[in-house]
Amino acid sequence: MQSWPAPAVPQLPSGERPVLRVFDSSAQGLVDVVPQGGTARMYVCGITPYDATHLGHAATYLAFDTLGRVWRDQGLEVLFVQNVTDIDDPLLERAERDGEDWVALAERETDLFREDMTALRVLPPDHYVGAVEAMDEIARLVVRLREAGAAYELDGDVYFPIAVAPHFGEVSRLDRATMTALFRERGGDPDRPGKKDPLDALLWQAARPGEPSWESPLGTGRPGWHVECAAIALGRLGETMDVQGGGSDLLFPHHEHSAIEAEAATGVWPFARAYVHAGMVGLDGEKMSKSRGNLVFVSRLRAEGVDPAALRLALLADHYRADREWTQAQLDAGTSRLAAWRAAVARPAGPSGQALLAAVRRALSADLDTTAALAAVDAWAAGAGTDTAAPGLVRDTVDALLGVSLSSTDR
Ligand code: 5CA
Ligand code: ZN
Repeated sequence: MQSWPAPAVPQLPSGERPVLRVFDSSAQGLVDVVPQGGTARMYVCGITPYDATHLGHAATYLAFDTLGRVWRDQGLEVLFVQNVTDIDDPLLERAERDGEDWVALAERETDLFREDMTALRVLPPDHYVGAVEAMDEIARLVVRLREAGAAYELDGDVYFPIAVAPHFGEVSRLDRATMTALFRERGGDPDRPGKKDPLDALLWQAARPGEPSWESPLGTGRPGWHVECAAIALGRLGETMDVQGGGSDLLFPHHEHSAIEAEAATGVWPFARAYVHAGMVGLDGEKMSKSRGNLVFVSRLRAEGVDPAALRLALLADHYRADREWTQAQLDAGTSRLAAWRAAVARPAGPSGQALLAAVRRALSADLDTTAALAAVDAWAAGAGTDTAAPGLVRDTVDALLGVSLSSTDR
């Protein structure tokens, strides 16, 4: 699939760059992220395009954009892959509800997502891959699992038996009761009779009347959700990656299953050296979700004239792992912060730019602490000083590491 255009990223001067530490759900604590061989590999789960990008999605993609920016600043190449779940039950259900063609719906919402990501200056993935275009690859992975004895059939459908996975449970670290509840809530079928284990997940679903399906050695059908991400990641990042990312609602079963399915095919563990999860953004006390209908869309705010840079600052003001509520006050704070920063870099001089750069690098390397990074820039903007190079350096720092352009020409 087409990705979206990349914004320019200014090169920052060298200087101390602390080792990046992030919270790894599997380790249940902070881990050092030290990519090997000069290339950092990251997979971030993409959208299911049946509705527009809401602020929860945006916050999650901004968290991983920040991570990618820190890596780039460390001089690493970043190999970044993202999928689009352009065939799945929720998409078909929405298309059916609205009497719309599911392909047209997915294309329209994916286009809108690209526009939103472009407006927010999110760096695009190197490979942006739809499930439909990866259909053969996904089917091949299921065949490989079957050949490895890591698949069984149930009435024409194909399941992954968790019994073959020595590391099952090591991504989410949840107890069985919690797993079962989440599995049921998030697209799984723990109660289907005939499964070897209630938590076994679908690898391939045989064609259902009236639903789209694809020919494959497994019969005509379509893939399960977890194997989609396992296949797309394995095909482009290799057997392991540095970071697999997504919102915390993907911790189980999605990331647990993607990882054990990949391992069953490759024999390599871990699938990701760190599993990083962003908190959920809610509105009025509830997780923002398409099914709840309590959504604030990026595109709607843009249409209302909200500066995407202000929105970006509003979303980066809280720590990415915190579950949080969206309020108008946050957007207002982002708007005034942006104005203050733009005024501050327009001054002929200010406090030390090098010190500010070091402070932002320090903050972001400590589990992407954007709250502290923003506070450091606030302090710089509020202070006075004689460093004439500072306004330019601060502008570059904010652009390269926080993805916000303070230049009047770029707006
Ligand atoms: N296509 C799958 C992943 S393979 C999917 O979960 N799509 S999604 O459109 O539902 O979500 C896209 C991304 O946004 C996921 O990383 C998800 O965890 C994240 N996300 C969804 N809702 C929220 C929310 N309310 N707050 C923060 N992140 C969210
Ligand atoms: Zn995924």
